[in-house]
Parts: sequence; C-alpha cells; structure tokens
Amino acid sequence: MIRIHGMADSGNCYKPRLLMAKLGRPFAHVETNSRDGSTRTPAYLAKNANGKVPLLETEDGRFLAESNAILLYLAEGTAYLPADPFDRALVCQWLFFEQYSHEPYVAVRRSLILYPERAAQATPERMASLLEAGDKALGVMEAQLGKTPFLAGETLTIADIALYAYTQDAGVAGYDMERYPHVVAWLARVAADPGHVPLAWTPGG
Ligand SMILES: N[C@@H](CCC(=O)N[C@@H](CS)C(=O)NCC(=O)O)C(=O)O
Repeated sequence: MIRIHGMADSGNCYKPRLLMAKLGRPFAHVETNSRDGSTRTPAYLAKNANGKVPLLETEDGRFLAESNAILLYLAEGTAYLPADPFDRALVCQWLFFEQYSHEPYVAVRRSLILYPERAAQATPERMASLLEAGDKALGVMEAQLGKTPFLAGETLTIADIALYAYTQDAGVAGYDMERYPHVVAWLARVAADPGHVPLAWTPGG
C-alpha cells in the first residue's frame, strides 16, 4: 500500500490526502511532524534530503517529494489530470503558480499566525508584505474563477486540489475573503465535490 509521510495540519500534506480520498484509494499515513524535528532525522533525510513533508512512498519502496509532483503522479490516468497536452500543461501552470505565487505567501502567513514558535518571525513588515503578495495571488484566482468554474476549465483537476489546500484557510491567514466572491464560490464547489475530506484530520481518524 502507498504510504504518505506527512503532518496532519499541513496544507501541502493535505493535497495528496484529498486526492486519495476523491479517488477512493486507501493509503497508510505516516505522521511526520516538521515541528518536532521528525523531518530532520538522518533516517528521514535519507528518504528526502530536502527534509520536508509530504513524501510519498510507493509500494515498491521509491520516494517522491513535492506535493504537486505527488499529485501529478497519483492523478495519472484519472479524471483529475487531462491527457490532452495543452489541457495538462494548463493544469501544470496552476501547480507552478501555486508553488511560486501563492503558497510562499498564503501558507507562510498562515503558519506565522498558527504556530507559536514562529511568532517572532511575524514582524509587521513581513506580515504586510505577505498580505500584499497573497492578495495578488488571490486576485489572479478570482479573475480566472470569474470565467470558469474550476481553475483549469470546466472540471475539477489537481490544479483545484493544489490551490484549495491553503486557499481554504486564507481567512485564517488574515486575507479578507469578501474581496474574492468567485474564489469563495469555488471553495464551496470543491468542498461539495464527491469524496471531499476536510484538512482537519487525525491519523487513523
Ligand atoms: N514545496 C514543498 C513544500 C513542503 C513544505 O514546505 N512542507 C513543510 C510542511 S507544510 C515542511 O516540511 N517544513 C519543514 C521544513 O521546512 O523544515 C511541497 O509542496 O511539498
């Protein structure tokens, strides 16, 4: 059985978990908490030299890091990843956007608010700068979702799963979601899609 090393309250770790739930595929969760040093042990670094979660472990013992690479691997041959080259590249466009223009701001701002050990890093200047950059990303999503029901077009793909993970907590991260009605409507559409599971999740739960 596939194993996913990750921490329960991480959005990046939520992405493959949400896809597996939608696919109805069982997997084993291996709780690996980056906040207690579990991703810095020699044993873990031998599996992922970058020391981050999530980390997928295949049935035959290979390891794959980076949440969106994991989504691409797991979605192959399913409705969540188009076969057409352009449509597939469009999904990748949003996966790369998530990693470069959204996650570094929305996810980081969320972690600075939620995790007490990071509070000292939450200077007013940093929080303002994260707010501005995250708002820009949410504005890009708002523009697209005013045109199509899902980010890469008419159907839900891994682009939506990747961007749902932290956007659904953007309010917690301090973003004013009233500015983004199309994003809010899309969040509800994704949550209503069959097989949905929330981020709050406990191993074995
Ligand atoms: N680009 C990576 C980011 C993964 C990431 O930053 N994971 C966090 C938890 S959400 C982590 O493991 N942090 C530990 C660390 O950076 O030391 C991905 O999408 O998988």
